Amino acid sequence: MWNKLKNVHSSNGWLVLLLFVTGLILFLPSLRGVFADFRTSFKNLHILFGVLFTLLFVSYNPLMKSHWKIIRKFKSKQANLIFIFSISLLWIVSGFILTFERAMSAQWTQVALVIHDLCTWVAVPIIVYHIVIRMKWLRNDRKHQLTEESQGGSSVRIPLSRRSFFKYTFATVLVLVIGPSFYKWLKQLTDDGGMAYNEVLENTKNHSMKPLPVPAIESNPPVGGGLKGNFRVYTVTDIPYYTEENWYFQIDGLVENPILFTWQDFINLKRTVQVSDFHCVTGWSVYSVTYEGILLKDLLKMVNVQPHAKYVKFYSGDGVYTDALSLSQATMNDVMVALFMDGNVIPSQYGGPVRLIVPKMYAYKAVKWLVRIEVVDQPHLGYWQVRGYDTDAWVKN
Ligand SMILES: Nc1nc2c(c(=O)[nH]1)N[C@H]1C(S)=C(S)[C@@H](COP(=O)(O)O)O[C@H]1N2
Ligand SMILES: [Mo]
Repeated sequence: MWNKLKNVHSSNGWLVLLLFVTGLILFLPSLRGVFADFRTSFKNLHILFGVLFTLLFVSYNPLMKSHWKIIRKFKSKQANLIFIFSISLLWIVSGFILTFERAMSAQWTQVALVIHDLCTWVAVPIIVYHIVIRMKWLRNDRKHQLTEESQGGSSVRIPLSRRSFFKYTFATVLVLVIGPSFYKWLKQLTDDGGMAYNEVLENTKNHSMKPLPVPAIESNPPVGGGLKGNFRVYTVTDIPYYTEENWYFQIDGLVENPILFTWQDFINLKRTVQVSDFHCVTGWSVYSVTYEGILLKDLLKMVNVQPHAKYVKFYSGDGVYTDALSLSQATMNDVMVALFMDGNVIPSQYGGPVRLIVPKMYAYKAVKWLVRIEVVDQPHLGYWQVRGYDTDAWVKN
């Protein structure tokens, strides 16, 4: 019995480590570019480890009764077990939902992602603490102290053993190291008034485009009432910065009149305002964003698409990121080349001065720093599609 439990414990330890490493690679925005080619593999590995974790969890359940008996005299161990059991269950269920994200509604994956992240924020520090506290040299110290005491030689009792001193110090250090990022994450979670967005606006190194276009009345204040949620800033390159001098916008390919816009030309185009939601396929969403920009179908009308054209390809000014839509997708009523977000010129992090918005599809279609649209007759696989993302990016409702 004891051996079985020991085996479960050590397999569990290794699996959690593997899950943590692969999960961290998937989570950290700064690693998106570096590990782009392996992202889908890491995701599959993460899912595989998750399945093994689930199997282990299931195989532990019949052992649980006897485990409970063994620890029945220790209240803290029981509390511990209940805690680990609940976290594991939440991890598994939310992970399961995220595995099938494409088949789930955006609301479900949003909730699942929050739970998955929260479990990780809470459990990982506790696991690290657990590992360090159980290390051999600390245990030896305790034994040493116990034998000394049992020999009755402790006329002077050391008030704080090396072990408990270390325990408290280590716990404090852990809280100090992880606390601030956890607090930031929590704050973003509870803050749905676009507060974080305002912070970005203040702290960002933005493009310096002159003249600055004036937003429409519906845009400022935003008719959508202000975005709800938080964007995670994603980029696979460094952020490209623009001035009106190095910025251009080109529409070419299978069109009768290719155009090259300057900034001044571009901000003179007729814009519309729309309120739409934004969904990343990894599970997070931002709701009720008020966008102002030029409808893609209006831009395509201007250049006169040739009859044999079938697709529209989008190029980011980062020189790497591309995506594409079929002509019928591209001419949907809400596909927009956006200039304003909630009444502000789109900040650099979020793909300004101009980014694409395809509200009915996952945001990997929403090319940031959009500078070129090419009309073509062949399908094109975008940056993430080449790396394993689904060509079908429609969001389930
Ligand atoms: N140029 C460029 N555009 C991009 C990406 C990128 O890495 N580079 N990431 C895409 C993905 S996967 C998402 S979810 C959104 C994220 O937009 P945000 O950074 O404004 O939150 O941008 C999309 N457009
Ligand atoms: Mo995404």
